[in-house]
Amino acid sequence: MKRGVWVVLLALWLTLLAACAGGQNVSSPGNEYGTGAEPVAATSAPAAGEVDTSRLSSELYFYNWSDYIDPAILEQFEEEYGVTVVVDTYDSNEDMLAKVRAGNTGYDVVVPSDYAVQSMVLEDLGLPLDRSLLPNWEYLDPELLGQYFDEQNTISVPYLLGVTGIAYNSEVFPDGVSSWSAVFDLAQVAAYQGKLSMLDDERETPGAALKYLGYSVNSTDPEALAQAEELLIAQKPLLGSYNSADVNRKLASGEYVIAHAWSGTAMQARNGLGEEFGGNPNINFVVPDEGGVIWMDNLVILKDSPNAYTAHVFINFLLRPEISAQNAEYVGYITPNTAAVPLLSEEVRALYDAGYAPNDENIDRLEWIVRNDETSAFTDLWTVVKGD
Ligand code: SPD
Repeated sequence: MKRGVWVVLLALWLTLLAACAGGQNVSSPGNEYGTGAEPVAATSAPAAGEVDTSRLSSELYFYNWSDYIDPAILEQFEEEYGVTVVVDTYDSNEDMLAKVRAGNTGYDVVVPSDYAVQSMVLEDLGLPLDRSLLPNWEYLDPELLGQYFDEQNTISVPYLLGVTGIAYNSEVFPDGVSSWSAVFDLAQVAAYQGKLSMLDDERETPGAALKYLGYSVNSTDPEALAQAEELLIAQKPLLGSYNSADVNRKLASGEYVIAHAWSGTAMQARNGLGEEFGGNPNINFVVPDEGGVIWMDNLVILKDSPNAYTAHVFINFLLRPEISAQNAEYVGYITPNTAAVPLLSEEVRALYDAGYAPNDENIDRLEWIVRNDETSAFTDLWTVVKGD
């Protein structure tokens, strides 16, 4: 995404221009519902935007990242539509993709990040969206649509955005943290050995090592990858663990004092997560000087979704501004819904300004992860590091 685009977006967030994005006026790709057991054929449909409750399933299967939706939203959906949303969770794109590639998951909706959407497009794993069933599409920030991984948004709907950096406990780091050296310089790390975690993620974690070494997170130069692999293997004995699942809880409890983390995980550690656990106000988050990652997670209906109509209704529900705001407030990530932004609390907006979102201070050192024919090298690297 171009810098100018982010500055515009940032201005939108910071000044809270409440104007909703104009309607997208995008035509439906048609009712191509693959092998889904609930085809959405052209029928005497209710008026645009109305839900045909006779076509709703009783359950919907949502395969999502952990701690990535406010459970009250699922209750509200069930109250309103009589549909129980059954949630299974995963903690990496690769785990989700492996399951989906195997087929017959029974899942309806999954939440791939940018580069994983790209894989799903190439491998024809997603169902083309029927925009006529998504009238709330109009609330999505147009600047976030049409990204490199799905240029027409044929299968993907922006869900939440975030950045990746370092979360730390300011009681242990009173002078703050500004460099990846806090997790990769072994002389420094020795002081908090076992209280440090890195994401359990084959792109994010080699990416952090590459950034520390001065490379792009997407570098597949063999020499750069060899250095990153060596660094990660040297760091491994000092880690508490590789962890993408409950960094929030372990930072809040003090079990970790520093962690490679997604911005919302860090905000959850700081603010707590609903009734799940209380927060620790000493937790801070930074995009290190050497740079970090910006990413966007997306809702995708699987090609073999058994409940494709209901999946559209669920996604349209999540696109309601008040629901999107409630969700962003709960999980601590960034809503792509322009009409939701003014509904966020002062506290969350202040944390965005402080670096839990792209801002003027960090924007120039954020990089998107991409996939290409060479990036399978990260799978090989990660297999070596994890198996070492
Ligand atoms: N606990 C939910 C975290 C979601 C993170 N998804 C982003 C992955 C970026 N590579």
